Amino acid sequence: MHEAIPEIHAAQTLDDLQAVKTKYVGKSGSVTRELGTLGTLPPEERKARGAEINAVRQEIQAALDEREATLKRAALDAKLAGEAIDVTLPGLPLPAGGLHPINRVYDDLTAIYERMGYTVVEGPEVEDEHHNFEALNVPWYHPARDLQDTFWLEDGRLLRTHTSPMQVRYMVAHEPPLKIVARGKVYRYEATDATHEAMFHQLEGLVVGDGISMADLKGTIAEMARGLYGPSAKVRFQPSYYPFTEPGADFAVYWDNPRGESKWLELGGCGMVHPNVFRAVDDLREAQGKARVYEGKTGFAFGLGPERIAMLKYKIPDIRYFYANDPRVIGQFRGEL
Ligand code: FA5
Repeated sequence: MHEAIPEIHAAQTLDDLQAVKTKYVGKSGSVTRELGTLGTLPPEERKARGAEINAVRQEIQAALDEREATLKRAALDAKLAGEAIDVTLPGLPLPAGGLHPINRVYDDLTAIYERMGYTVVEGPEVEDEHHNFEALNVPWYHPARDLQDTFWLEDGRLLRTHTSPMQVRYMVAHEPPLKIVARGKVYRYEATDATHEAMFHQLEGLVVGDGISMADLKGTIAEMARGLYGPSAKVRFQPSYYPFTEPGADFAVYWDNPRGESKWLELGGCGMVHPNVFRAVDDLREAQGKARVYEGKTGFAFGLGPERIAMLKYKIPDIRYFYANDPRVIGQFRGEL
């Protein structure tokens, strides 16, 4: 066997094989060179030697052809195997989305209020000064404006600092009696920390009719607390001041759980609708050719931040995690609806 044969068998790639071919039977390969030396032999030896070398050449060429066919087949098999689709394999799971924790809390809250017969509404985040402040009894010189530092737009409008302008919008459009909750984003130009964001959410409630009292307000907040935290939930009211309520209060619910993390959770503000708000609503209605129907009515309103509820419920220590879109945080809520 010629020494080229084991080298041909050992070639693992077509490139290896080409190298062996060049080495022996290429233009300046060793076997080709030997053929070139035939002319130097005496004529009687040439024929026999020529036949010998040709036989070797043929042996090498046959081995090269065979090895090339084998390597080509192996390469094709590998390519096909790589591209094969096994339709019997189980499918790959698609990454599922999930509701943002704030939307879950919103859903819990609106379910509670819908059970009590409330209509759920939404309104614009870009507001005008009149709906956000003036009509809510907060004139430009009022110090309460400093409590809600405002993002102003160049056209004089603003990003609403609370959902209370929805009280005004809804009353201008609808006659009493009414029961609504308004939900959505609000914005304040303030430094952020673990419990304060520049963009957050509120849920606003408004009930207007005849003879609505503070007792109705307290009962409603208590019902919400029981809906959130079960039959033993407690609520606490403390006098507070909002220009659009009289009287006004802040409320807290007792967040009770078996792991012993119970505490009072300051949730929001509330109060009886200030008569000046009803007057401002009637003025807006009148300007639109509608009847003045709010003066003399009574009602209550409240506004709360769902972030506070979600932070406790889902053990999120910093409000800023909600909106940083860090997959390590929001990924925990994937696939759960
Ligand atoms: C108001 O915004 C009133 N409009 C609420 C109201 C409505 C009172 C109707 C009376 C009648 P306040 O600024 O306190 O009030 O905000 C209400 C709630 O929003 C707070 O209790 C808190 O839960 C939440 N909140 C306020 N500022 C922030 C903030 N920067 N980040 C996160 N949550 C906030």
